[in-house]
Amino acid sequence: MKTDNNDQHLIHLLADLEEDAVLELVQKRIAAGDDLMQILEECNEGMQIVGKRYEQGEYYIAGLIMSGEIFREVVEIIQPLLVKTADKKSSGRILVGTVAGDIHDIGKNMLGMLLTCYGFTVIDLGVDVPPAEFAAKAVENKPDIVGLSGLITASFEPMKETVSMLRAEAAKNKLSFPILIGGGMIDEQVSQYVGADYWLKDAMAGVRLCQKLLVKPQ
Ligand code: B12
Repeated sequence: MKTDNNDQHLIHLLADLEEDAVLELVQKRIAAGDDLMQILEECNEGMQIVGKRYEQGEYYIAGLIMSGEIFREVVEIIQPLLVKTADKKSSGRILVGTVAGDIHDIGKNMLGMLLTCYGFTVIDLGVDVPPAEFAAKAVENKPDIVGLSGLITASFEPMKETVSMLRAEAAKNKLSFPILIGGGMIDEQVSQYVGADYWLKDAMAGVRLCQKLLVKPQ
């Protein structure tokens, strides 16, 4: 029942903020047995178009908020189904949060949701998390991996501070965890500047990396 036309249809319905139609099509696609990750990825593509329309002045903040709400509703439908089907073999504790000065959380929530679906325990510190709080929570929870999210240019400096505090506290408390960063504007240059171990452009790549990093020798 899935066709390319159908894929484009979902992307554009989300981009056009057609809430009811998006949810109806998502339910139909699930009933038809479509791949759940594919459905999420198409919705993510729709979100990218919303971002572009905002940049071009076609949408205002209300449009951004609406798109976030639709995406959250789609996730609510899909998450329980993904939890049932995901491979639960991988496990580990992942501490995530959006760094100080930044309140964007849709991408971080998507990462957290996917990690949970794939059997990881996620400790989510929320948004606008000060570096000292990140470091204290790392000491308290002893995560296997830490993931920082940042969507705005102004979040790079706090991200750098967070990485450096995390490393200092880890050394003091004999902890060891790789630090991943992600978000729309993150690239190799930003990663080097903030001193992260890895940077990723999308949440699913983050899940795959966590699985790879936590493979225990047999
Ligand atoms: C929705 C949105 C908002 C919503 C946020 C709602 C929410 N609850 O998050 C609202 C309306 C609140 C908002 C506010 C603002 N926003 Co805004 N927003 C966006 C928008 C359109 C989409 C972001 C989004 O959710 N995308 C969908 C998700 C799924 O994608 P994502 O976050 O990139 O995450 C994916 C990956 O990056 C990755 N990922 C993310 N984090 C991590 C972490 C790890 C460890 C890993 C592995 C992966 C990973 O996984 C996700 C899925 O693959 C972007 C434009 C864009 N195209 O990105 C602008 C954008 C980020 N916003 C922008 C701006 C400027 C603002 C404001 C300053 C606007 C204002 N004047 O007030 C404020 C910020 C206030 C603050 N202090 O944070 C700019 C930033 C530009 C810059 N250079 O700094 C952008 C780029 C728009 C633009 N071009 O102007 N925004």
